[in-house]
Amino acid sequence: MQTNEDRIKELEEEIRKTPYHKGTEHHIGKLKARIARLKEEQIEKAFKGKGGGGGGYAIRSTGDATVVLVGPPSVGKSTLLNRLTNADSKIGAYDFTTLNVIPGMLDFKGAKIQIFDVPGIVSGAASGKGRGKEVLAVARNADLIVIMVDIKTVKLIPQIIGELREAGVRLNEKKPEVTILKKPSGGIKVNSTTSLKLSYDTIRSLAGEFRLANAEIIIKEDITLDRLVDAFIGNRVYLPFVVVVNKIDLGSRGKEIPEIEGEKPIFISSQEGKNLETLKEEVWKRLKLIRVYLKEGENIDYDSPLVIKEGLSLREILENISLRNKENLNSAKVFGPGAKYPGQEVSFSFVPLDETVVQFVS
Ligand SMILES: Nc1nc2c(ncn2[C@@H]2O[C@H](COP(=O)(O)OP(=O)(O)OP(=O)(O)O)[C@@H](O)[C@H]2O)c(=O)[nH]1
Ligand SMILES: [Mg+2]
Repeated sequence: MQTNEDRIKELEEEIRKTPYHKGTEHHIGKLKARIARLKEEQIEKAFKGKGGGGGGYAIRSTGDATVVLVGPPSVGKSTLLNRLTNADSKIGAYDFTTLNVIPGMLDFKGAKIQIFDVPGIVSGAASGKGRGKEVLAVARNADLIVIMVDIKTVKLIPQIIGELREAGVRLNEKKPEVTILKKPSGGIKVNSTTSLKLSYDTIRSLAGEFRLANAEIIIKEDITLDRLVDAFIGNRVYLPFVVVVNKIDLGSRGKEIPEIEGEKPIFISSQEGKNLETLKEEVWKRLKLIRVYLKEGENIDYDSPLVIKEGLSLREILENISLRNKENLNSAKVFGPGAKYPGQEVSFSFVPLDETVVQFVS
């Protein structure tokens, strides 16, 4: 019997042989949709739902954010975890020393950043090699992926990115600006706020492949076929990442590697503790966390800041914290970064910056 994998190979071959132009676009669209759906069936078997994560590993995320170290075996993931956190993950001079998910907590700028050390992955991980599926399921639940290699395995970076992609992880990519509203009747309607290079026929036949007969599809970007397929599939995760090259104490090989998808790799030595501060700063930057200090009376709590996602308004922040007499608060005074002058009065739509001091007033 033909397996999903054989079928995928056939369809991929057909795409390769078909020249891409206006006349073939909707045919290629269909083929891509079929591939995506077949892959999805495989992924679903491996990753039962996104929530809870783990896919076999019972892990729980705590803290302000979660980071996962993904890379080939023996590059020093466990050594790095032990350096950055209180964890004691087993280190070995042989492959697959780590067999489970080992959590550690990094205290940084008043935030608690959970780091997961996981088994190394090899090519074919997404389709089940080693502990690949389980590792990638953990990665899907992270806020940031650290792709970790050492100076001898730099050439494996594209493979790791490929495995993550197969597992539905999109790195440094924006979520497609597509909304799909299912309707009881009326066929497929496409509304776009910008001109589209894809034709209506292509979009409609793609919708058909995803068993959508009646829907309004609102598209707010000049979308590509691949991104539209992702939008229809709906369960992709869009994550930031950073590439780390370890063991620079062994030489400078690999230092010439260029940017990867616009990101400069960070060169470290976990063993000798080199460049770990730079790495922490990068992790912080890419998690897009900020610290907000609350002021009550004359007292500013610099020791335990609120650690929140950048871009939230005071209203959204208030919704998520417990504060005495919250209902009675109606404006705020701000000091420091983001304030035009110390004590500026602002409404709850104010968006604080890193280290803004906020005093809620009733
Ligand atoms: N020279 C050097 N060796 C390192 C460094 N970091 C780790 N190692 C060594 O590399 C080997 C593998 O380290 P681990 O931390 O176990 O690597 P891992 O990536 O967790 O490996 P798996 O769990 O098998 O996937 C050990 O012998 C470490 O002592 C480093 O910065 N420099
Ligand atoms: Mg390990």
